[in-house]
Amino acid sequence: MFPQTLLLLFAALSVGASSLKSPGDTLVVPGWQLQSSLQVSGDLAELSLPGRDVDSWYRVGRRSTVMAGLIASDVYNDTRLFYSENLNSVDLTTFKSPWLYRAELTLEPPPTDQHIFLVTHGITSKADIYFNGQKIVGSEDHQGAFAGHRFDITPHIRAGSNVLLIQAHPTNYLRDFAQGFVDWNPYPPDNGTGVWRDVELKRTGPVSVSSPRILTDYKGSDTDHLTVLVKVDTENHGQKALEAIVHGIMLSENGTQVSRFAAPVQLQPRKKVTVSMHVPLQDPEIWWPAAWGKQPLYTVQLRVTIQEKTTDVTPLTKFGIRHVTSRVNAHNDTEFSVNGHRFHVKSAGYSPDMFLRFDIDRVQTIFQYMLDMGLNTIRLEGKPEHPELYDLADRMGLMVISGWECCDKWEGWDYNTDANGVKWTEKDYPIAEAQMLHEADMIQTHPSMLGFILGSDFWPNDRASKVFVDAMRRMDWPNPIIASASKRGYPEILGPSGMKMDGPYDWVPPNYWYGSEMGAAFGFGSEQGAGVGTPEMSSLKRFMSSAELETLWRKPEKGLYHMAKNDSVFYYRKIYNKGLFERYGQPTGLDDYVRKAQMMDYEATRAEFEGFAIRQNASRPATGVVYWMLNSAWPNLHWQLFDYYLQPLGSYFGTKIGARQEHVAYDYEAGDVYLINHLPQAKGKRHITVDLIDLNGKSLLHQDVTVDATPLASKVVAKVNGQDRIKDVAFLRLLLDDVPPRRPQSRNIYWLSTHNDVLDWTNSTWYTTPVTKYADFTALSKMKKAAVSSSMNVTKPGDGITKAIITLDNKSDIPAFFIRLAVVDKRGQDVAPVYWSDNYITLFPKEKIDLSVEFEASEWSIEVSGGNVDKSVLDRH
Ligand SMILES: *[C@@H]1O[C@H](CO)[C@@H](O)[C@H](O)[C@H]1NC(C)=O
Ligand SMILES: *[C@@H]1O[C@H](CO)[C@@H](O)[C@H](O)[C@H]1NC(C)=O
Ligand SMILES: *[C@@H]1O[C@H](CO)[C@@H](O)[C@H](O)[C@H]1NC(C)=O
Ligand SMILES: *[C@@H]1O[C@H](CO)[C@@H](O)[C@H](O)[C@H]1NC(C)=O
Ligand SMILES: *[C@@H]1O[C@H](CO)[C@@H](O)[C@H](O)[C@H]1NC(C)=O
Ligand SMILES: *[C@@H]1O[C@H](CO)[C@@H](O)[C@H](O)[C@H]1NC(C)=O
Ligand SMILES: *[C@@H]1O[C@H](CO)[C@@H](O)[C@H](O)[C@H]1NC(C)=O
Ligand SMILES: *[C@@H]1O[C@H](CO)[C@@H](O)[C@H](O)[C@H]1NC(C)=O
Ligand SMILES: CC(=O)N[C@H]1CO[C@H](CO)[C@@H](O)[C@@H]1O
Repeated sequence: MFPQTLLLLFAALSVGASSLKSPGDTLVVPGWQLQSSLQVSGDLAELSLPGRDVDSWYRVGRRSTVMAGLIASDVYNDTRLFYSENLNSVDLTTFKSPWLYRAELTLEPPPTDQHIFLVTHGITSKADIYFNGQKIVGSEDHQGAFAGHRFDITPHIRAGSNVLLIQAHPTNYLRDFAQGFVDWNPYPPDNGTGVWRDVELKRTGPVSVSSPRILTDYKGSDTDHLTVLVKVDTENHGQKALEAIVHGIMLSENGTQVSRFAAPVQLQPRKKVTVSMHVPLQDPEIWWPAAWGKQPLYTVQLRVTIQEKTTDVTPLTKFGIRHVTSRVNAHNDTEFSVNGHRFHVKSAGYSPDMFLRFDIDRVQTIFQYMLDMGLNTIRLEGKPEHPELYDLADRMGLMVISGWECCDKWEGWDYNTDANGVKWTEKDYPIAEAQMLHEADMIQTHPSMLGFILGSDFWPNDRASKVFVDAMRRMDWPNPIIASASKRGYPEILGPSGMKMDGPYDWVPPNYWYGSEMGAAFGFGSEQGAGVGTPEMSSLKRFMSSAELETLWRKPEKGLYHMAKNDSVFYYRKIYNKGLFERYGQPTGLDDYVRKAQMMDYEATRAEFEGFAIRQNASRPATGVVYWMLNSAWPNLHWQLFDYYLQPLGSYFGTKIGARQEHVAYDYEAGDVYLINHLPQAKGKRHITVDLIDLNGKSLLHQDVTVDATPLASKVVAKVNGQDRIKDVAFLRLLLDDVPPRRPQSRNIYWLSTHNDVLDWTNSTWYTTPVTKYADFTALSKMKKAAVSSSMNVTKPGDGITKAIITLDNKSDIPAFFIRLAVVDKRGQDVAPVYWSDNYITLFPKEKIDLSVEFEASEWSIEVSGGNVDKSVLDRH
């Protein structure tokens, strides 16, 4: 009987549950009609009665901010809004008044003793909610983007048509608990106002049950049995005492039932009781982060009965068995561990779409990109997402650090003089508590959760910290809670955060990471990077006018609308452009600028991840780093590893090299070559080949080394001598093979100047460290042409997906520098998503390599272009 219930629930959930037939059923409001309150006259209670004429209202989806709804209704066109400065010309008038969301739902009043609840998951910024002419809650009590609430609306249900009306109030990021973008980008005209998360109706009998919370006694060592603790809150909504039974079923990854359990519960009228059930589990299957193992997920479902009649059913809840801890080490730096192994965090900061439009397929691509780059953790800075994101992270083995937002209302503390958020008053604490309870409840069971950070730039005050921590404990949060993402201060209840936020956010040279100050590679960097992520030409043309494209390389000092907000230091590319012009030489045109930008960006992200990896077990260990940022809310010019159109960039492939699980890398400052390993199971012999050649292909150094692999550690395996013989620029190639059977593990090529960039550490700001002398790569632009032949083997055409192997063969005696391969569609636009095994390739003389690519496109070709090779095109035939 249970498996059947499971099947039925699955079916109901997947079609959006059009009815509330039995206790335990959920109905997600499938869509809304949307209108500005300025267009509507009369009383809202009246408007929430059936039969009112709302035909002229916009029809929008179930989760839709006002702007997302207006775009879906063709009032605005996002392609146009995102082009040039068009976004700036949107008239803000209507966004300064509330907007109305109205839905008509066909329902039946439940039998006596049953209930229908209205369940919300957060409405921005605050909401008045009406149902069939009754005000259910006012905006003084329904506030906060993440505050979910439940209201018993049973007495108001009618047979036939019922109306739910939500008035969403305008959002001011400084005043309201919302999802702001701080300095990331211009703000959406509506500041994210609206019903951005689902609204549901839930039917139950006299007793309702919460979603389960799950804990295990697994502590990270091998075991053939453990105990799973399943907890639920039951509540008696009736006037008489009741005895109910909570029945549970647990399935393993393959769908086999591994346990059934049950517990009785006595419930006094209108009282809540938490039920805890200890479930023994034999031969548990352990969940691992993607690079370390499999992601088996168990499923739990609970059903509560009274005299054998079902009164409520929980959703199917997945959980994984793993053990996450963090500690602040002797250097006051946070170190995470997963299943007993030190977990070096390789992460990047996530942004939702500017209009908070959520597309799970897009998130899946983003996660695949992250794993492809070797990243293991996503940081959601103040952007806790929809439940599907956590489900996907569980399935794909990507860890998640969630937390509240920097600046704005969230950090309105007396001691925060950096930001203008309105200071918290008495009324804010219950809103904060509701939001924390809701998010903790939603993410509690997810094995992908690595931690939750309560504040970002600033730590919450003692009272707010206690509210947050108590709420998390109430929800049985088993993972680390960290006070903030910086080391400015901390609340007593949590102690030091162990995370540094000392920049940089703007450009710094690659050797920065090998320093010993600021954001250099030591400790845990919660958000930092060289501010890179320049899109390629095909993308640039989609959102920049020709005048803006000219500005990009001709006026390097000028601010750009598609950088950051215009009152921010990141509105400019001055620091970046100075570095580019000085190091690579003045661009000869837009193409040349974009190519040089990719070189800068590649160097920047590779060095950051390599620096942290090399020092993972240094005397002051680098315990993790979050690249700032992973992606952008709109088409943007920086702070991303792939662009808004999902095109991987130079910054992507720099990361993909630097974050490899097994890798060989060069410390620019010490001149040492390191073998890096991020895998607990690494063992066996490794063979490393070091080659330094000049621009003519002449060897300056050749070394072969064989060493033992060392798990979760980095060690020096060679020293690069011969820099003094570099005349202008030299290429350093590091190859790593495992032996036997001698499979290539890593291939890594650097371009080195006669001297490194020189940093002026004492003049560092919160966002950059100035450079007083630049490395000189200008000779790269003067290289002779290399003859590279390319050929293609399409191995899997059809089913929409194409896989191909591209062979690049350098027939010359000189290196072929920084070759980019792009899959181009018939309109000449770069195809995305696209998965390249490697890109922005440098080939040694006579070197030949195979690259694999996977993408979806019907008519396409592959363009090969680069530093010193002639552009060529590979057609599919
Ligand atoms: C939005 O505008 C672009 C460019 O003008 C156009 O190609 C596209 O079809 C428009 N989209 C819609 C939904 O009208
Ligand atoms: C959005 O929030 C900002 C404060 O962060 C405020 O200045 C602006 O007026 C708000 N926009 C609207 C339309 O209310
Ligand atoms: C399914 O998983 C269970 C428990 O993890 C295991 O005992 C069983 O052998 C598996 N069955 C199959 C068909 O793989
Ligand atoms: C770590 O932090 C504590 C508390 O702020 C401080 O007393 C101690 O000196 C710090 N230790 C180091 C090594 O910085
Ligand atoms: C900066 O942006 C704001 C908001 O988009 C706009 O009103 C203002 O004119 C801009 N200022 C400049 C100097 O571009
Ligand atoms: C890091 O670990 C490796 C392997 O155990 C060891 O060879 C190396 O010396 C360690 N590094 C430091 C700085 O202790
Ligand atoms: C910091 O910069 C100023 C001018 O920009 C310069 O005069 C000073 O020497 C620099 N400080 C150091 C320590 O280099
Ligand atoms: C193309 O790839 C397939 C599959 O890897 C292989 O069997 C075939 O020999 C390759 N063809 C050429 C011409 O290399
Ligand atoms: C034409 C040519 O010289 N091709 C050479 C390219 O390099 C590989 C080794 O990496 C040689 O095997 C090819 O002969």
